Amino acid sequence: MSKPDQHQLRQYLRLYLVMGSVNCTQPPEEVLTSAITGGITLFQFREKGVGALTGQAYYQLAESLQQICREHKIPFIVNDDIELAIALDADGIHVGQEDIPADQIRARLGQNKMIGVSAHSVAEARQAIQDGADYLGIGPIYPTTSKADAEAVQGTRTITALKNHQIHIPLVGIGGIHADNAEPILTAGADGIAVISAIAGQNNVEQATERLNTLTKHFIANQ
Ligand code: TZP
Ligand code: MG
Repeated sequence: MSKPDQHQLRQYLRLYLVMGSVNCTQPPEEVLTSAITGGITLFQFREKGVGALTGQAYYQLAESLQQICREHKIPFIVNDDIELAIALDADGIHVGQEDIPADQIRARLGQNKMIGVSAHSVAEARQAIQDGADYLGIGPIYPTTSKADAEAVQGTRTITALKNHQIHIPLVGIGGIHADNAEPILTAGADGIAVISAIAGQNNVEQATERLNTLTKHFIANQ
């Protein structure tokens, strides 16, 4: 898949599933397949936390989730691991402030891959954009139990601040987002929502995804 233009990237960010095996109560391949049926628009492989797979099992899970994404034309993004992203020819990578800067990633991955960067302030956003980020992840918007080292909860204030500073790069909110609290994030100007537990942690993954799909689609259609 070639790199989307900015308009297409905003559409991909609408309903972004971030997930690894530790986030799933059912086999990850089943969770991802149900989430795709329910309407996710982008996927990030994030195999982190207590009990995360390593070595061969890590690589094989990444490969099998990427295959499912390919079959359904959902872009496959790798969290942090540039070597994995290169080995799999992933569609992109997402990095945090503590990871390799976007300019160094760009130098290795080339122009044809998406680079997402987590940013928590206008200064971090400006730096990421200067380094060549294609989109920014902003969070945690709400309290989350899915990331042990999450920064302070910020609500929608960073999204609003970025808009007030004329920063118009594609944005996705993350952290504690579910169907009943998603709308303020879109109202503040994000292109979409990124979730772990609101999809991967649900008993009925397809139904939970459909609800978020309908809500985000409806919001964007009525903008
Ligand atoms: N980055 C900021 S919050 C977070 C990440 C990866 C975790 C989001 O998980 P959940 O379950 O949607 O709160
Ligand atoms: Mg990271």
